[in-house]
Amino acid sequence: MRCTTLAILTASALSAQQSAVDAAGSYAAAIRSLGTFFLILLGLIFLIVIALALIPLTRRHRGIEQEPLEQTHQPSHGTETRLGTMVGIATAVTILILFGLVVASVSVGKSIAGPSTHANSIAVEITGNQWWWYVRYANLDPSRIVVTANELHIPVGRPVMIRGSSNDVIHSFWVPNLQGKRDLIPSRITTLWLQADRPGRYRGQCAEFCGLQHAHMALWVVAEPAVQFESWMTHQIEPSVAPSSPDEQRGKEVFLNSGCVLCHAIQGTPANGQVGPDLTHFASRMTLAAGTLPNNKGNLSGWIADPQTIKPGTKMATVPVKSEDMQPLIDYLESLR
Ligand code: HEC
Ligand SMILES: [Cu+2]
Repeated sequence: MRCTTLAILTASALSAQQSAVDAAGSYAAAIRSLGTFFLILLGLIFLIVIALALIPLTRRHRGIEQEPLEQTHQPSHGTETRLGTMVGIATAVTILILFGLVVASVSVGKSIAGPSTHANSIAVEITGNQWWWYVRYANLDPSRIVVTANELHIPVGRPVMIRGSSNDVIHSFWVPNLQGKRDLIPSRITTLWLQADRPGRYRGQCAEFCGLQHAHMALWVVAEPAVQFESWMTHQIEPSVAPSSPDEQRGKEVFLNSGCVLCHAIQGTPANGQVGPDLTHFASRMTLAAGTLPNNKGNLSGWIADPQTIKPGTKMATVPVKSEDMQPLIDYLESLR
């Protein structure tokens, strides 16, 4: 019975999309091994200490009445030295174990600090915002820079350097399947290496309380084989697609003639706002508002009509859109593959 429960728990942990136990790369695997080592060793010590503490309970009770207090509280000289030696040994063992744990921890810390060579690696800038993630793929060639949000695509088997910062308060970038946490601090750059060794979708989450919508500040990491990654990249470099129907054309005009352009950019159009997520390839993303909702037409119209109800406190303002303009606007945004 216990075995089945354990098996079920293990299986669900192993198939999880946001789980430090389900390591999808060597960095996360190293952290998991360290955690397992700590858990087993400290668990054993806990059991030993509890067992030792229980031993006196098994001793036969001698009865206080028969023995004067002075006598019970004055152990003989022999017992005292024996106790002293035992405490000494226990202290030495404790120090040795602590030292061993420090060594294990530091060596894992070193092994997850990054690859020995930066060849073959890619660099991505991630900037925390209340409450979404700005993502920018650096490139020496400015025409190959990609800007997106809340979704990070990485090639399987290649090290990825994350250069993190923040626009407002301290956030923490954490994708448990791939690596430990790293704080994103305003006006500072912190680095972190990710590597996925198998394709998959891994959920990340802000891990430092950053205000009202901290819990709705998620991001997805999509690890894909080289060919797929390259074609994603090639597509993201492109400007937005042109409207393919009169309806979408109308939606584009609605967007460009409303307050949306103050905060959002769509490459290939005059919209160049920098306050909110870049929408150039918005429809290619899985989620809306940093993992808050699946990205589809229904959720999108709800979001535009009333962002403050879906994500109270969000920095997106409610921009009045005429009811007859809503459908074209949604159609246009959902055409931005
Ligand atoms: C005051 C600035 C501001 C205005 C004006 C604004 N937005 Fe936003 N928008 C944001 C911010 C900030 C976010 C990120 C919100 C979050 O996830 O907490 C956002 C998120 C979005 C998203 C989700 C993007 C994603 O990838 O998750 C869409 C779509 C969007 N806005 C469309 C619009 C449209 C359409 C308009 C005009 C009707 C508009 N926005 C007006 C600031 C603004
Ligand atoms: Cu946060």
